[in-house]
Amino acid sequence: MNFPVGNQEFFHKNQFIHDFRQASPYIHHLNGKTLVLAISSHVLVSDKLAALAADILLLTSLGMRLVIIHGCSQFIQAIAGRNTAISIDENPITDENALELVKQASGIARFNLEATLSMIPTQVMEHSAPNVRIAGGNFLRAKPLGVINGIDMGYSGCVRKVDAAAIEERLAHNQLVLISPIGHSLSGQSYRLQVNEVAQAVAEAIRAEKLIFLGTQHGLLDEKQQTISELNCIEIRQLLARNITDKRQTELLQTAARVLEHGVQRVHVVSGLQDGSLLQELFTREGSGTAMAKAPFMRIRRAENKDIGEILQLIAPLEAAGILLPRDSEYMENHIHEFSVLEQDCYVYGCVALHVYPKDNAGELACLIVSPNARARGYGELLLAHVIKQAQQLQLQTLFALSTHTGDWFVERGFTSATLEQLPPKRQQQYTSNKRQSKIFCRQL
Ligand code: 1C4
Repeated sequence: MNFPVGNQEFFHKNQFIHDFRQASPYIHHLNGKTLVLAISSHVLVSDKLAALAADILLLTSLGMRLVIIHGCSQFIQAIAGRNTAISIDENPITDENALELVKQASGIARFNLEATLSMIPTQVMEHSAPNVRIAGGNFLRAKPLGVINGIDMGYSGCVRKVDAAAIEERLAHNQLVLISPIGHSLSGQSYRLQVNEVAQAVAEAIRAEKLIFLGTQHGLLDEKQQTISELNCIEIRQLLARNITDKRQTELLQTAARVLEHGVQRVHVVSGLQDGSLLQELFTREGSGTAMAKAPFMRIRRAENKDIGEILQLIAPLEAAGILLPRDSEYMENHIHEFSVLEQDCYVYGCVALHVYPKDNAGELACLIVSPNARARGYGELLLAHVIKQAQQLQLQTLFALSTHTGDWFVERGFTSATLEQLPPKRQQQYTSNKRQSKIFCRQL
């Protein structure tokens, strides 16, 4: 859409206000939370690293506690020459020479990243530059992979233990923890580790809020090569069972399934090469890559006073259209205990209320709404099922709903038309006085 110059300015200003407001619940939610970032070496060697580092510094200044695990395969390739099959995918065996290369490459990757994170982002005034301290150390105890199918894997190892207490201590002192994919054994031998495995072990050990993979792709891809925006554990297992994803994607799905079962709340796969995609993933509803969670992202819970503002925003256009009854903040404060909300992350996407008429053994399903951008995905039906369950627990015999526009929806879900006389007397009075002539629907419980 083309806006005249004055209008464009107005549009950008409004867009900024909208975006900033949208981001604020996420910023609030992530304050004080621990995020583990696994950064691919493809990102570390790219010219996009400075922009990503600036965004990482922004996250720390917003109170997020960060642990970064860096890859190093591109640095190994650069030192060893393009023709050497040194990446773990191509050659899982690590001999003495390869281990030396891994140490050199890790050192370079680490120093480069430290240097970039020490830069003052151009948008920050020097006197207010965030002074991020980067901590390193022997956080990983490793053990050798040993001999697999008769092949000695040499200095390729796996994580034996993560020193979670030491990492926690650094984070508590506002330090950013930077971990290389190398671990040491009790006998003092170093082993090469896989970045995925290290990220998984660390995220689990410190019970991170999020594990974020920053690589070259925008996210995980479906069969049509489209980015999948959300997955829950059931969908992850279905994707794995269909065996349609490539090796890298399969590994990411397996890692996600595992860490989500072990206390990490979200796993994200985001492009580290697209300017701003990390911020977009963390602070917008749409995100930029793939977000994975244990349970379906939407949940229904009892409403609380803090939800009143969002509920009022959601119902305002439908009140204006005469579809819902008018309800103001005073009404909401007095009746919030009757409401349930449909929530994803920090946002309310729908609501419903159950008014109980105890003397009549009846309940009214009221103020049912699903946000326009979440409709026709079964959430309306979930809210209905939720209210039916609540009513059954209260041993009510009848559930009714009054509607001016949604009669068919209720009929298709087991309600039948009813008459005014079937309503509790108190509701009959309201019905007559508000003159809405709504249709009445009932369902026996
Ligand atoms: N009529 C028939 N079918 C409809 C429909 C309608 N008005 N709206 C959607 N559907 C169909 C869709 O086409 C879709 O069908 P398909 O494609 O699966 O064949 C199906 O329903 C989708 O079902 P779902 O389970 O995915 O439902 P959602 O889209 O998630 O949500 C709502 C369905 C009706 C909740 C949603 O469309 C919505 O929010 N609509 C606007 C608000 C609305 O109409 N709410 C119903 C209120 S009746 C009022 C009050 O204030 O208490 C008034 C009281 C009075 O005195 O008048 C209520 C209860 O709140 N009463």
